[in-house]
Amino acid sequence: MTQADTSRELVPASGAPACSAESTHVAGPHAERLDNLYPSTPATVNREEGLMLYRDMVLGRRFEDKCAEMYYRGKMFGFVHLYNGQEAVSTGVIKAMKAQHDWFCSTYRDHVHALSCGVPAREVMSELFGKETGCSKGRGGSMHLFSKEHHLLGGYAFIGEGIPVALGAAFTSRYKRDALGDASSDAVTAAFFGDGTCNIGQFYECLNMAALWKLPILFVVENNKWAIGMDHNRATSDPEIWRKAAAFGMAGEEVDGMDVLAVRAAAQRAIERARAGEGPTLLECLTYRYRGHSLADPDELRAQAEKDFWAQRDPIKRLASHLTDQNLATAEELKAIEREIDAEVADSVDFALAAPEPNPEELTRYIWAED
Ligand SMILES: Cc1ncc(C[n+]2csc(CCOP(=O)(O)OP(=O)(O)O)c2C)c(N)n1
Ligand SMILES: [Mg+2]
Repeated sequence: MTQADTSRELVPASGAPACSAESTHVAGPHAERLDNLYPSTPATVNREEGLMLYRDMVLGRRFEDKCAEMYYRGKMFGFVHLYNGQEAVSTGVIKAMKAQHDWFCSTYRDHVHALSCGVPAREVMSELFGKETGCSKGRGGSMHLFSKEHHLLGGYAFIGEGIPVALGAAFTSRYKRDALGDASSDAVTAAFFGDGTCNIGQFYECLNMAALWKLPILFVVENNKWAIGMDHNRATSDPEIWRKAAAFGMAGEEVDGMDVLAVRAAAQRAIERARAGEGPTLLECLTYRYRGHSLADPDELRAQAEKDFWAQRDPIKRLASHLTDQNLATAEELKAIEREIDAEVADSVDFALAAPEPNPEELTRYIWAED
């Protein structure tokens, strides 16, 4: 199924999946689905937006690489789940939305979503170090990033926990507009979650309510093929998650989650529908995580051929090639952005290392709202 085939229309009733767990593709059925998406009409971007998207993806990548370094140097504790490889999803969706107006809800793999939302790297790194200057005042850590200012409704350790929270935010937009008469209430909410999470009840319950009430929400599935060590194709009845939208009469779309321009274009279509009162979209982004499930995972399960397939489709390199091929930017300009980002990430570490620990006497502070 191509992107062009699926956009803007309600999905048809699901037939047999286009590929099965018995795929003969060298990198398996997930990779086969990605290959089947092409050829599609490539999305376009102008120089300013292209550089903005590039900057955001590089920030996500370099920040996570620095997290790995800090974790192995003993500066972070507990489980830390990195986002390397999936940057096009965070950047493509969040940068298509309105900062500090629309709402975002994440998972335990939340650092890069927070950065795309505009939470300063200093605040994210401080939170990972458990410092008072962290966006959750050092009480949350890696899996519990939160920012009222940047409309980040949280990272959540339990899978699927954020979906009903996002649904509530989408309901609030609709309620303010339709019941309270606030015509300016047009905020859209994006809920991010993984393929494995689509096998639990909250996913289905929330899709049902969102469709029933035509809520302005994007259910963004980051299908990276794996739920810890469980292959998606072994764990779900129909691996094409976007097709599940049909059961609820909502729009569904699958997109190349390694192509930030394709993700952005699909997100823009879904946002437009949501703001127009046409209800939710189930957007399945085919992507891959480059590292193990968490930094405690030695990543010994996944086949090398599979890793190689996805590495060749790296979203950052792909956008860099697009920008230089289209004469929208030079390689030197992109290098300069990378240097700026490296300095920003290094600064976030210096800031976090020097920041104070929370006062133990205030351990239970911020459990309840204070204002
Ligand atoms: C309710 C609940 N059950 C089980 C777990 C254990 N768990 C942690 S991550 C995970 C897999 C989730 O996979 P997926 O949704 O694909 O997200 P990904 O890690 O690939 O981003 C599971 C089952 C959990 N955190 N919460
Ligand atoms: Mg997954």
